[in-house]
Amino acid sequence: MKVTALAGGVGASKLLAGMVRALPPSDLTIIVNTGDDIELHGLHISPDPDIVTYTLAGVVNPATGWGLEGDTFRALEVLARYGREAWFHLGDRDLATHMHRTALLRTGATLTQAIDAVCRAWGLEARILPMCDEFVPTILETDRGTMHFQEYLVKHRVEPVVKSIRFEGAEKASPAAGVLEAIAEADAIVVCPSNPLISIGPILAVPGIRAALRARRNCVAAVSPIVGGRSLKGPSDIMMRQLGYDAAAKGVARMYADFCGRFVLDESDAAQQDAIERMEMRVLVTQTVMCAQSDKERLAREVLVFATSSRAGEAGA
Ligand code: FO1
Repeated sequence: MKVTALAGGVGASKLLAGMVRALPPSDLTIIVNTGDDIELHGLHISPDPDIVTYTLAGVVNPATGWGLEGDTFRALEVLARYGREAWFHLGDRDLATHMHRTALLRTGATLTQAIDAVCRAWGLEARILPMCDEFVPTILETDRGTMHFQEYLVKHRVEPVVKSIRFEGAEKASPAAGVLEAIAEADAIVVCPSNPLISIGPILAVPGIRAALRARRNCVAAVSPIVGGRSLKGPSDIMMRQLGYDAAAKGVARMYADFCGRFVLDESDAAQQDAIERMEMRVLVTQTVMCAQSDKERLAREVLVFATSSRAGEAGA
């Protein structure tokens, strides 16, 4: 069974860690958000692909969900001494990844090739694809001015009020090599429990991706990143409220309804099942909060069975 996942960073990685135990990892293609990418200290930082890579390689810092386990921050101390901004915590060993990626990009590699080189070096069998090769940073208009998403999240700790979001240059970007094929050829497409606005949103903003998903609607299953009106990870709920969306699982379902035929809802939100079914989505109600490794694997298996199950007389799309 070929599975394609759409993913952001930490929230998605938990489910993906279960996926690689639920199916042969070489059958999994992960299309990752690169709107979080930022250039710092002359280096191309690509947080979400790195988070997914480190998680699947079993080397991620378990306390934060990003960076390498046991990393130190001595280089950052020296950068701060030089007067450089040190709000984004780049670990000493993590810096090697950013240096390698940046060197590859400078010598003509695409982002797809650079990410693949990092994945292979960590021994991953799953394929990680960026949504596009172009630099498409997520920029927020806030009550404290215009800023990159990482400045909002890390430097300003989600304090500014978000007024609008844009993915700069997305309209001129193209899906990375293999992205449209991975969507067209998958038996199941899983939208991971990631922020719909700034993790899945940038992927959908790359021309052609949303249309490709619409063509596979019956095979697309999304796992809600909002449980009990609160995001499992990160500022999804806060951003959704500030931008006028319904900060509930059914609010996420509404954002995905045109391209997603199946929705996975947490047991605590079971009362929203009817509202989501009225959007012509099939609903699976289960425990979606993943703590132990066994939770991740169980949820991954349930999602895959749900995504590939068909009702009598239903076309496989
Ligand atoms: N998140 C933070 O909250 N603080 C940090 O200092 C930070 C550093 C960092 C370095 C490398 C990396 O790959 C990720 C890092 N993250 C950090 C996570 C990142 O900002 C976000 O979690 C993702 O972009 C959201 O998916």
